[in-house]
Amino acid sequence: MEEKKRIFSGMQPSGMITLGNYLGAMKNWTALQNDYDCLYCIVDMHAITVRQDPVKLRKQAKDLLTQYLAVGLDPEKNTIYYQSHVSQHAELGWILNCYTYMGEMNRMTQFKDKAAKHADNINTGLYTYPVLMAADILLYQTDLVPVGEDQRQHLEITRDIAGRFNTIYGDTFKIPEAYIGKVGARVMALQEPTKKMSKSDENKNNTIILMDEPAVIMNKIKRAVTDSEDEVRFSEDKPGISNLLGIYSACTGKTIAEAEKEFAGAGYGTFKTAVGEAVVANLEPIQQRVRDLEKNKDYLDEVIKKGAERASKLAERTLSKVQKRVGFLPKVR
Ligand code: AQP
Repeated sequence: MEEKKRIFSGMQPSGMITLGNYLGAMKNWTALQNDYDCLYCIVDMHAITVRQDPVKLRKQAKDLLTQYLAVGLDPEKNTIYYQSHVSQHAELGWILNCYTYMGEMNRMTQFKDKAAKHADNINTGLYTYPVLMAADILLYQTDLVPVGEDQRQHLEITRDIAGRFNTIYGDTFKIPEAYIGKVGARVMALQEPTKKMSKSDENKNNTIILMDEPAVIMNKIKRAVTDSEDEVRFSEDKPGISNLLGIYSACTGKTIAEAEKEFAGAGYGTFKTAVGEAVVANLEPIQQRVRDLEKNKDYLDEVIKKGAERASKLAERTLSKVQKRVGFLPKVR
């Protein structure tokens, strides 16, 4: 039997998970779990590149695991774990730092964006974030990485670092490729539909949180910024309505054209109600599963433990090879 290709992906527990994270990433992950060998990491080490409140970070990390499971990721089929529980990420990250150039990091647009947003805390972790991400991916001899446009540059640098290391020391890392699958919807902020919906957004009306109550969801969508026309049509000059059409399409499986037809002449009020209902229909069952899972602490602990063990075992194979290649002495056991 042909071996399944390996996929690595992760999410930061840097806030409460949004509809954007769900429709853009998590919902698609569940479709991959039967055909690929998937690792889904909760990248808490990346999250601290921006200042986090430790109490909130712990809660968000806990919630994210429950939500991974509640959306349908099966811990028997996938390796689900916390990055900070697998120390090989940090160890390989350090080694790869020594094979990455300042010039390469200086070109990273996400660093420039985040540094501008957090001008009071431009730490070197934020700067070398892509190297840790390279370690995340390369540790597992990953074949494919599902990436959005904003992560493409990071995958390129991962490939460059891996290629450089392989040239110096011989074949060590698999060179990962971008996974081009069904494109996840890019969900925009409800009040500012030209910027993406983000879990760290301070304006709570910009985001729909996975755990928002149905009435809250309906209300946020009703208040979403649109335009002065009353025509449900996808167009660059109608970012608000286009965003809602994208959400509706991702939640119902209908195409944008089908949705436009469905709401031709209906007006924004009717359309917004339908979008809200479609979102609620997607999120309500997930919320129920979250509530059920939260009651089962022993099960969650078991998932956390098994995930870390499995990831660690895989990661150690690559790390020990790398340590040997760069000239570290083996541990005396
Ligand atoms: N608005 C979005 N639409 C579609 N997909 C999105 N993703 C994030 N926002 C949207 C996808 O979710 C995954 C989460 O990646 P991450 O946790 O590394 O952080 P991010 O991309 O920076 O997400 P946020 O929510 O914007 O977090 P903060 O506010 O902390 O920076 C990725 O697969 C991403 O593409």
